[in-house]
Amino acid sequence: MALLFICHGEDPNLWKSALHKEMDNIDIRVWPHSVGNPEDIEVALAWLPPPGSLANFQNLKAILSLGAGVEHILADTSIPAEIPVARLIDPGLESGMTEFVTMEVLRYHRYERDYRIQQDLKTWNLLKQTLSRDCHIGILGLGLLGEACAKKLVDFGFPVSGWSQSAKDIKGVQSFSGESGLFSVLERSDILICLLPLTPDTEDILDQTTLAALPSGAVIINAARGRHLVDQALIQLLDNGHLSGATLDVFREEPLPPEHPFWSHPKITVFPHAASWSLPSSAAPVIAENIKRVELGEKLFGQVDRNKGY
Ligand code: NDP
Ligand code: OXD
Repeated sequence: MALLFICHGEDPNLWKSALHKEMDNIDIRVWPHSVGNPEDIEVALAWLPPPGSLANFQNLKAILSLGAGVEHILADTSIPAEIPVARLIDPGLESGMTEFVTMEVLRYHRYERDYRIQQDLKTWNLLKQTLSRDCHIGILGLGLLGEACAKKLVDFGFPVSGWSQSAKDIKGVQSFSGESGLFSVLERSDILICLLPLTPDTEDILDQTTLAALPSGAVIINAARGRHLVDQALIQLLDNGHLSGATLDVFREEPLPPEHPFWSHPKITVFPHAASWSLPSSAAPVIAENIKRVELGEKLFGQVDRNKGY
């Protein structure tokens, strides 16, 4: 069997050497220059594959996403629906996201941004410290990443609520589901974190109505997908003072175009989709395990439910 590496922006050599450490015999072909005979390809490792590029591999048995998100694969209608798709479940991705979310929550909670502004003005002014137990965190999406972040924030003493499709039992986390549950989370969230997958049900979920339901002065952290957020609604609610800040790691168009108002908005912190990356050293063992499952005809680890879209 041959694996097709079709990953936008990734160095194939790094992935090849990490995968060869796990499976010394694996035949890795790189799209588009060294594909060889398309009939040899049985598994694709994909990140942002150009639409249509996976349609002509007639022996393709599985597609493994190089990231946790799979919307970039599911959106391609040229891929036969019976080909199983797996999202990446990677301990490195989980720890990276936990670090990123914790960093941003603590930055807001401890007024880091305000102190930097004061430093620019050479102002020595102590801002009133508050207790973590008085800062309520809401997390939309309590999957692999949302749950890991929730647990870390509970350890810091923050009250945490989460919203997911099915109810969860996570120590210290209040679990909500459904539309009324969404608003219960929003209404209490001083800091709202989005870690949902992008699906038809979650697209545009952070709009004028939901953002306005947050308490006055709330901040949002979107580390999921740009299409969860209605850009204009965020700008309006920041400008009218209802929201006090936003950390955005993901955007409708990436790279974020230079003319986009997010770049220069004083209340927005922009990251270049850097919250958490799939790194070869931690992801290769998981990918190798899934390749073995394809060989054995077994269900994939992290296999996506196409009906749910994640
Ligand atoms: P999971 O599939 O493990 O978790 C998704 C969570 O969202 C689950 O709790 C699920 O509920 C919930 N959910 C899905 N749809 C709905 C809905 N309609 N209503 C309520 N809850 C819903 O995903 P991960 O945690 O692994 O990843 C989440 C997302 O994070 C990825 O899809 C990706 O977009 C983004 N990401 C961003 C990165 C970055 O660098 N910025 C890096 C990695 C991921 P239930 O548990 O009940 O199924
Ligand atoms: C992912 C991502 O989905 O990096 O893993 O965004």
